[in-house]
Amino acid sequence: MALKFRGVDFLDFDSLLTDDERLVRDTTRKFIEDNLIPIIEECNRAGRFPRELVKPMADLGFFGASLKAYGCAGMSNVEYGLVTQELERGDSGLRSFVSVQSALVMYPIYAFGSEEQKTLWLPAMQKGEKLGCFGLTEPDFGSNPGGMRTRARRTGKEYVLNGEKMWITSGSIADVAVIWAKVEDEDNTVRGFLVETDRPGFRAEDIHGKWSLRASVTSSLSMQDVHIPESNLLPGTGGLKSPLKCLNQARYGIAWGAIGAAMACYDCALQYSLFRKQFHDQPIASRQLVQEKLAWMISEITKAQLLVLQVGRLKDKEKSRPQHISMAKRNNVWMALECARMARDILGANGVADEYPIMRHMMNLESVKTYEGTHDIHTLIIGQSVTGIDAF
Ligand code: TGC
Ligand code: FAD
Repeated sequence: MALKFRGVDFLDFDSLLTDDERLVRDTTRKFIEDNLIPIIEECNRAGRFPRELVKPMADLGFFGASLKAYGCAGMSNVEYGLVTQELERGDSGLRSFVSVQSALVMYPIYAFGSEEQKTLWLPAMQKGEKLGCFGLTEPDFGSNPGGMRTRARRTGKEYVLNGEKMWITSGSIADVAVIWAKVEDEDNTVRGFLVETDRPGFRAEDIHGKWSLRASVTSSLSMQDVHIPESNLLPGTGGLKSPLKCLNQARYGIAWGAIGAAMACYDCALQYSLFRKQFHDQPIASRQLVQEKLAWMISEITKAQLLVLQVGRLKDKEKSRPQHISMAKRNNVWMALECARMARDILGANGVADEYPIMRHMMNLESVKTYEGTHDIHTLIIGQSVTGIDAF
């Protein structure tokens, strides 16, 4: 039975939002309801990215939404967060695509690029005419990207890149890859490069057999003597802090997005529990053990909303710290995964079927818990912040 999402707001969260913020949220919600919900289960089964949604999403200003120029929408951080919440209410894979395009490709071009790079890429990426990917993780370096082996060597007016990147969202559909590499002639400093994906020596291959984020493209990248002009270096990059600054943007969007997935699972379980009858012809919602699960979910969703709203308000005032974002990402993704597991339980056997969205969200959230810094890495980031001691 198809259950229509009704929104989740226990503590009058809406009253904390401006009219513009609510408008952005409702517009995105309608877009997802009309365009993604009818096709997402088919995409998930087939392992298909719904590429047909790229142009409509561009038209709504989703790409580079919080950037202030080059045709971008100039949304506040809270507005952008509400967009990612609604996208992930649909599917984490679609939110992932938007996060990568916006926070991990357009943002570094905007923050670290030359004027020529910005003019060349940002308007085309905002319109969805060009797609991007972000290559930081390698087969042997995930949580510890500082160990990366990818190298850039300077020869005359070019750089030559060699290395492997792994688990790269949108890798094989990207026109441009932001590649992080150590520059041999600069004491192995990490720097970012724009690599057009049709350059000789660049290869992207999809990773198959994923039980998570099936509606998102994930690839491995290989670079063998890829020559790029020196003008493809992102001039403002220097050191590991450059890619980590991009991750702050993306992790922030995930912290909102996870609430969307949790809301979808909670609302589905609530509606189901009210019509599903067991024992004495009574709905399962009338049972204390079921109510305990629903009460846990709505309490945690509400706390997560308040947490990420405060981080967003601080970010809008340029007062958020990376550790604030770590707390929101860590808490909200964990909370969403717990909600998905409880919601699945409430649906009994129906919970494992893709007639309902819960199992898909649960499987997606397993990746979300790992990427952009695992749950435990964010624990250590918070631990370092409060103790001053690095325990990585
Ligand atoms: P460490 O020595 O601590 O730091 C190196 C330099 O970076 C600075 N820094 C930051 N700057 C800005 N933002 C942050 N969040 C920062 N964290 C650290 C730091 O101050 C230092 O600066 P400086 O001036 O002293 O050089 O570095 P470390 O090697 O000990 O590692 C720290 C650690 C573990 C926190 C970091 O490496 C980390 O976050 N690891 C997790 C890796 C990760 O998140 N990878 C994500 C890959 S992209 C992805 O998953 C995309 S999924 C896409 C989708 O949504 O589909
Ligand atoms: P590892 O680093 O090997 O960690 C394995 C386990 O060890 C984890 O539980 C971890 O918490 C734990 N661990 C590691 N170090 C410590 C420590 N010091 N103390 C305690 N525990 C520790 N990367 C990109 O660059 N671009 C992308 O677009 C991208 N997209 C992705 C899409 C998907 C679907 C997935 C699954 C991943 C993607 N990633 C991407 C990669 C992602 O960022 C990494 O998977 C993540 O950073 C973790 O690295 P790892 O998988 O190598 O795990």
